[in-house]
Amino acid sequence: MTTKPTIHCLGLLVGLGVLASAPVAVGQGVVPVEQRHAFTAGELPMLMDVEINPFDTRGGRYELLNVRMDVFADVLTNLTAENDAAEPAPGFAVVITGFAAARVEDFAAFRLLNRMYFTSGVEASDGIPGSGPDFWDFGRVSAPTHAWRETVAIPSPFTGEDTIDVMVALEAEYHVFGTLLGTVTTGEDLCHGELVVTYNYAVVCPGDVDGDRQVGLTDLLGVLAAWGECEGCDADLDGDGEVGFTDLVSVLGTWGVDCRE
Ligand SMILES: [Ca+2]
Ligand SMILES: [Ca+2]
Ligand SMILES: [Ca+2]
Repeated sequence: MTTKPTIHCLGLLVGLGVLASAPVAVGQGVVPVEQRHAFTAGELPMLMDVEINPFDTRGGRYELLNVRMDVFADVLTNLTAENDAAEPAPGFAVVITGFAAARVEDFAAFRLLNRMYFTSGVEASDGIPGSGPDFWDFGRVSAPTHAWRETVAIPSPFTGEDTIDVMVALEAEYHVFGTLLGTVTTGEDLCHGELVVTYNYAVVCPGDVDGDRQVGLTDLLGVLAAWGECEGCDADLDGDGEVGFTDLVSVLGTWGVDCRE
């Protein structure tokens, strides 16, 4: 078996963008809020810093419980392989190995990439590169992978004022399998995916708008005064970008609660 990693992605980093950042669910238990960052590259190994926002405690009203990082990645290429040995190769295949990873300080998500593309067998080398019964064109192939990790303790790198650099890495190599001698070619490589960072938090004192750790008249007045679209306001208790019925219900539903003990 001959190993011949041949990745020739065209061009360098093509693009990186933030797709969305919004609360996913609402409730008085654990609430997840997601940040999604798409990445695209034309060269492997891919190594890039993706900037994410730290968790917003909203002045101590939200408590971060844990963090989950997911990397969904895919590597696509036009794949061919050829048997260069004098013997036929009935089990001729191509193995794709590599990994996807994301890391912030000592918190990392990591997943090995391991995918196999089989053939129904090829003949002994005919001495003519790029064609013949010893040659296999797999077409456009894909090697998707999903790495993820969830913290169990309070994740200090994710709180604070500064944006956070997540290092995202992606690597793939192609090897022939089932022969002593072979050649792999790849073309028009594309590496792309998405980093998803999820902050799971709890509302420290649900219904408390003014932050005095009690729920009462001032909180009700706070909701009524800020009624309507209101991004990031204290009265937007469920964090959906507007002060409305659900926020009112949250105050009324926790009326008289004292969270100071
Ligand atoms: Ca040939
Ligand atoms: Ca209050
Ligand atoms: Ca709201």
